[in-house]
Amino acid sequence: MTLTQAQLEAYERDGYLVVENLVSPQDLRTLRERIDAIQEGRASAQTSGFVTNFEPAGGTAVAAKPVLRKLSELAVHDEFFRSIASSQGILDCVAQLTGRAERIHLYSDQAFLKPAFHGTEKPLHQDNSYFRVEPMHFGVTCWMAIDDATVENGCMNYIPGSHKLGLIPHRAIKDTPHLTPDGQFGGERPVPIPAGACIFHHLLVLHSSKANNSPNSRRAWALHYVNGAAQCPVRDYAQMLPVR
Ligand SMILES: O=C(O)CCC(=O)C(=O)O
Repeated sequence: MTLTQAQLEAYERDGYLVVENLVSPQDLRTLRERIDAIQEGRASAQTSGFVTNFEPAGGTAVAAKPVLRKLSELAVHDEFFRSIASSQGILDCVAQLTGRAERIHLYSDQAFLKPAFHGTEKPLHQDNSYFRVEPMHFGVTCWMAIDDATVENGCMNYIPGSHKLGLIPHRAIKDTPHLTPDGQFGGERPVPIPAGACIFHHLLVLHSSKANNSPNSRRAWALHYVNGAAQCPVRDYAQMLPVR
């Protein structure tokens, strides 16, 4: 697929771009079934090789047992997830947004599950405070909505144009795995999207998501890509999945 000039300009201006219908209804059904099976205990994340993270105890509601927050490394370990991460529509967007069509690698991937009543916030950050990709526009995140992402269930929020601020120093938030910049940054805008749509975002755009206190789950799969000309000092290319 080819992004229009207007879409490329919107990404350049805002640091993010919504592209709808990038996942087929059948693939969306399978994505949900596969993740449902893990969340409901009918399949084992560990046996599949996926990495798990749990919501902190005493989150937004009291849970009877640990609540899964995140699953990572889905595409490395599973052919179905790999086929979605390598799908032509997504890679065409990645190629156009990072400026190179060949040697695209999946840097890492993580499904943020934000469960109904239990999903906690993801504080404001720039992805490159974790990834350290250089030059920074040689990487892009594709944030794929598996459920409808709404203001109520914790959709993504972006500060349009904040990718032009450069890399802002981040500090670790005590007792959490999160990094966030000091200071006040106004202008955060919620970006609700339907299931099957993706938001492509620049590794420097400031973004966050709020807690999910609603009865609806908000699952999304974040796919972080780099083109093969990027320097990646904190992750070796051998650890990444070549996808094109
Ligand atoms: O899905 C979320 O709530 C946060 C995702 C995120 O921060 C990212 O994909 O970079």
